[in-house]
Amino acid sequence: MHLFYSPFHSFVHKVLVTAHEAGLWDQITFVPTYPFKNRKGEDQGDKYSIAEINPLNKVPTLATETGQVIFGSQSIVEYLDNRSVSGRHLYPAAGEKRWDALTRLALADMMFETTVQMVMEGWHPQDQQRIGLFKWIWPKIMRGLDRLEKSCARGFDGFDIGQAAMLHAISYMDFRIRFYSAKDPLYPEFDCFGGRPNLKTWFDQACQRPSVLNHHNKDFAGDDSAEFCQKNVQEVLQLQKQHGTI
Ligand SMILES: N[C@@H](CCC(=O)N[C@@H](CS)C(=O)NCC(=O)O)C(=O)O
Repeated sequence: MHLFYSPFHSFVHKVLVTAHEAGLWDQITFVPTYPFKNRKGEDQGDKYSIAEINPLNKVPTLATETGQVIFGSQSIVEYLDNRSVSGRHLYPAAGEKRWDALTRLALADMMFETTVQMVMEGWHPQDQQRIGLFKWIWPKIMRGLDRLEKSCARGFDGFDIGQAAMLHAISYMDFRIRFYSAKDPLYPEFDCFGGRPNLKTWFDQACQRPSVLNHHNKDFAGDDSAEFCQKNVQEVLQLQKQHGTI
């Protein structure tokens, strides 16, 4: 399999966590893809475009051994979990626990995506930033964190896909300040753990899972050139021709 993704390991990637939990790590070729900026913060233009295989040109994007392309991180994690060879699964059986895990997955993913929106808004000069966007997003994130604090206080019955997404969203909040030096017009000193002790305890414990330690805060060591990315896009297109997939 080929996984096109942003190799910023200073936050936790739910797709990487799921791949590792499923025992599929060694079956994946990791293809660094920078839709915006590389690890040095340099704009990348279209050099890393994967539009030939994903019309949305977004990461993460997974291609299977037959060249079937799966995108939307929620589709990817479900696919990987289905192929689990470790015996571990992150999706509880149908019932309350499953709906709870899926709801936390949706909540955390939306918190992540809206945080990305704020980061991107912050790339505009300060006098051109839309303050309304921040005012619209922040209450959702605050209430979302409060809801997750309650979930953590109640505790979990094992590690699930909702928690993988929570790790992703929460760790990104810190990353946006450290990497992008995002200066938030409303909450410049925001600490998502402030007043949320259960969330903090859960986060610190979950970060000790091998599936997190495996990549978190470890620099990506392989090839992250645009040439490597494009070579792998071509490999996927070749697989599609070979297998008649789209
Ligand atoms: N809903 C998508 C969101 C993916 C997404 O927005 N990825 C961003 C990077 S964080 C991206 O590739 N953006 C490039 C673009 O929109 O052109 C998912 O969960 O996979």
